[in-house]
Amino acid sequence: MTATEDLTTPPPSLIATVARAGQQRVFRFWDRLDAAARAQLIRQLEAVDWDGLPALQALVAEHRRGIAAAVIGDLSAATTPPCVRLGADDSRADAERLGAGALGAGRIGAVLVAGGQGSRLGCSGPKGLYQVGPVSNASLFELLLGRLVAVRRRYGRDVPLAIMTSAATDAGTREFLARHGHCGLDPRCVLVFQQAELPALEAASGDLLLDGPGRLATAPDGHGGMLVALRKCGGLEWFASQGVEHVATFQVDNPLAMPLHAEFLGHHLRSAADFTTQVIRKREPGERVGVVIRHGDSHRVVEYSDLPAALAAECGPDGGLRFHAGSIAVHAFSVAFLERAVAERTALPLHLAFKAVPFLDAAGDRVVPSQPNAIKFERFIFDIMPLARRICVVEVEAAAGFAPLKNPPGATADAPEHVQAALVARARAMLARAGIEVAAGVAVELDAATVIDERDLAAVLPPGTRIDEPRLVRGGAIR
Ligand code: UD2
Repeated sequence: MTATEDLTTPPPSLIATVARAGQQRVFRFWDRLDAAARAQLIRQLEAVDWDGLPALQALVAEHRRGIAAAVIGDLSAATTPPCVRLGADDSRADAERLGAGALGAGRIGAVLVAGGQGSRLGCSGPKGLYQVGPVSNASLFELLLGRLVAVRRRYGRDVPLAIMTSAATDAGTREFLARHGHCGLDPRCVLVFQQAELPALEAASGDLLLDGPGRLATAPDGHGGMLVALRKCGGLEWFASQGVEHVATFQVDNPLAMPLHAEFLGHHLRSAADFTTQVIRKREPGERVGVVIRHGDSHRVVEYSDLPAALAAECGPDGGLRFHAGSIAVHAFSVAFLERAVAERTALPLHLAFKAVPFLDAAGDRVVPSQPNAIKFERFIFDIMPLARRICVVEVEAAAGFAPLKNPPGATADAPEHVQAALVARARAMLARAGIEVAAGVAVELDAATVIDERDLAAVLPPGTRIDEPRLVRGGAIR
């Protein structure tokens, strides 16, 4: 159907499907819609999984009755799995060699999840456009994609990158990439693919909601949607056709993320893991990161919102937190495992979020509720962990690899100023290791596209150099 085709009534088969589901209200404002809006509503309704709707409604009903949808089960026997510490394990040199070899051989790809709506941050467009470089004012996309440029520079091979967008972020992301020369990446090595949407349902009734006269209220189906979306767009074949055997995944909101760290990838390869995940040692019980737990032979991530406060605060025998392996959403997967997980994707549970979702009332007036009124559904990629035959957990220092941008300026945590401070602190620490002094209070930033570690600094800044003014530090050729 084209946007200009005139539709006097919706297609009869669609009317019948919608009526069977008891959702005729979605056509309530049909008469007010022009041809393009009618076509758009029909496209949206045709994309709804009508057979799956009763299962979503059953979850909403359970939520109403107060039954926790994410059943975390009995964690009394659960433990924190052993973690390999990045940079501190006896095997680190071996691991680094292996990881570097795989990067140099083009066996590594990457997936950046950038479909979230950035609602907490309060930004309207894709979060990746948010400018947070403390000296450069570079956007998240430039900081993150720049690191792939640095990897190409060091290892001599492109890292094919798939970027997952959603309905809300797709156009803005594509436009940004085109305007910014794909942030220095070869456009042939960048695949932008869009995740699916799931309808938001009214909590009181389980009904679909209209967000506009001709628009259903929907939300992206969570980063777990990457499995189906990658399969649909041919992404797994795209990776395989370029010789990629493993992919590292990371989130658009963490400019410190180290998905392509050679030693991290090397631990993944050494342990022949299906699924390797980076964790930080949780700094306080309320830190908003899931925790990796082991239950018998099985591993999984329990999301922070599902972990009861008492368990989150419980101490282990060493006096530290019992569940301390905080998941920062940087993972490495073998492509073969992802293919297997795609086949078993129905195992991924739906997680419910009770949210304030704007809707049209019976009179057609848009209501912006101040309290949650609707349920949104998401799948999480880490829920494929129990399907993995081998897991490897790698602990990284938060100061080196984790500073998420979640909240607007002025918030107490995870705000732009915290992220900038973390970028500056990381730069100062690296410069100090390279023997470079930075005057107190001076902001320094590492150029993402040329600096991976202190080896990139030696050629441009000899030990003993002093930096007195804010500076974006570019790396030189490694000697
Ligand atoms: C996520 C993790 C949490 C921890 C934390 C670290 C989940 C469920 N929780 O929490 O355990 O690792 O990050 O910062 O992942 N996204 C999509 N499509 C979607 C939804 C999200 O691409 O449908 C992306 C989004 O753009 C972002 C990332 O996934 O890059 C995380 O989403 P979030 O900010 O909603 O997750 P958060 O902070 O609750």
